Amino acid sequence: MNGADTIAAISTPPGEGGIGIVRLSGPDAIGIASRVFVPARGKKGRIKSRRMLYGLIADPQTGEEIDEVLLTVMPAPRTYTREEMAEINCHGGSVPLGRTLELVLREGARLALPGEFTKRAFLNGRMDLTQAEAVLELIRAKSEEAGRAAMAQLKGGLGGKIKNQADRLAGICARLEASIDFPEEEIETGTMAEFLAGIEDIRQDILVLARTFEEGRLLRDGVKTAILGKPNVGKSSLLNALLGVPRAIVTEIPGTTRDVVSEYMDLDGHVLRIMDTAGIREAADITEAEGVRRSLDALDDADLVLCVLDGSSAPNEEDFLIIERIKAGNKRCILVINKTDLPRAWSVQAVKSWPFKTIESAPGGAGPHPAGIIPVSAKTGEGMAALKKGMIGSLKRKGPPTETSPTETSLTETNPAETSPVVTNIRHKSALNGAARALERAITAIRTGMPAEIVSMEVRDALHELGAITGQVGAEEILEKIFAEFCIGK
Ligand SMILES: Nc1nc2c(ncn2[C@@H]2O[C@H](COP(=O)(O)OP(=O)(O)OP(=O)(O)O)[C@@H](O)[C@H]2O)c(=O)[nH]1
Ligand SMILES: [Mg+2]
Repeated sequence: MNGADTIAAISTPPGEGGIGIVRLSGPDAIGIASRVFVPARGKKGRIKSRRMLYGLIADPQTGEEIDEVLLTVMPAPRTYTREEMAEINCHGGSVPLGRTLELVLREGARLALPGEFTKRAFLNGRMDLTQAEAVLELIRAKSEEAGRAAMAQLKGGLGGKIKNQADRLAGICARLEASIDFPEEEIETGTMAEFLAGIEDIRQDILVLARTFEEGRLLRDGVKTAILGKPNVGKSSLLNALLGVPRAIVTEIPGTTRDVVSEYMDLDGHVLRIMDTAGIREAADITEAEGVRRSLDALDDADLVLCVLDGSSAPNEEDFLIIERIKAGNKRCILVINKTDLPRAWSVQAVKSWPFKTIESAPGGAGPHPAGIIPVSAKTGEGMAALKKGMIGSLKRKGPPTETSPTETSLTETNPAETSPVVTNIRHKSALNGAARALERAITAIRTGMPAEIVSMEVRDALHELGAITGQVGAEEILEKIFAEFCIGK
């Protein structure tokens, strides 16, 4: 068992709440708990495990009663950390929690480092590293979809898949190395071809997994959605209408928004990071110029663009220039014609003849408006439901906005019953790519008739990369970095 000492922390967030939990893990967790806990019934010091016991926390030196609590003790090894654990449900305030923590520290516990409970769970073999990381992703999930992906990883879906590939590869490696150790059993050409096919197959599977990262990134960080358009078309009003709160400043003066205003929003289980930007035009001053520059950065960064036009005044060069830029960036785009509550100055049918192709067919494209064009009024809310529907449709559509962009992917419709593992973590992605590169080198080595030693060296490199993902091989620095991101008490 790892961790000879007993750690303690407040596991609930700071602030006031109904309850707050002080958690202990380690060889003396139950001992410490029983020294500070006075059961309402029965004798002090005798605690039944895996029952919630009602009682008081009292200072064993002075007898002062600190809080009224529920205590649970769990003997090793069937616990989160696989060590002895105790959880004290205090009242959720800084004084009862702080004083209870102080008391258990005085009784011999040490304050836990961030993520140390989960780190112990990993070190004690309860979970692999991908599962430990999934705990953090679940805590941080900003949408149901992100939560689902984290849960799939937490249950070991990703780690299992990677271990599976590593096992296949280790099998090949063992056979390769047997031939090095026993040169008289020279590898037949047929066997080498078999290794080649096996390695190629594994490399393909690893690449497929690595490619799910883009999808995973969208799940975890949200789909970056930029609201773009010339000044005064109603971009900030649109952001506010989408969020349902007046987040951005709206005035009738063109050039109001100077900086990118970004907010998270949950759209049907997908998390979106919506960015309201400064209106794009020839800037009047340096502040505005910087704002415009940031708008263009937001465009570069965006997964989805809402290009806003004013339906009450005819579009001009400024609008066309922005559309050209969106087109050049090859971005998914929905054209939003705002201010439908005012008299129309131009027909949306005219858009059909405009020179851009990025605007894709939105669901309902067969309706009264050309595909991908959604008229709304940010002021009255008219059309907002259709816009949200169009945005969801655009997220769910697979593949690039045009055939020419091989890099773009989109969120796929996930069936919770059969969620296949998705790579959401950049560390995993770069290790998978590292493994694929090593296998590529192994393949070249076989094809060019290199000795088995060289091939096995590359295969071992790939195995090392895969092992680092699940934590089967790994340096202490990697672990430290990963667990430092956790909150204290998890
Ligand atoms: N009638 C009507 N007015 C709107 C609508 N949306 C926005 N406006 C008005 O248009 C003006 C500009 O709105 P903003 O939301 O500040 O426009 P913006 O595109 O963010 O402007 P900049 O930040 O300057 O680029 C304000 O006076 C809004 O009240 C709408 O749907 N209908
Ligand atoms: Mg604005």
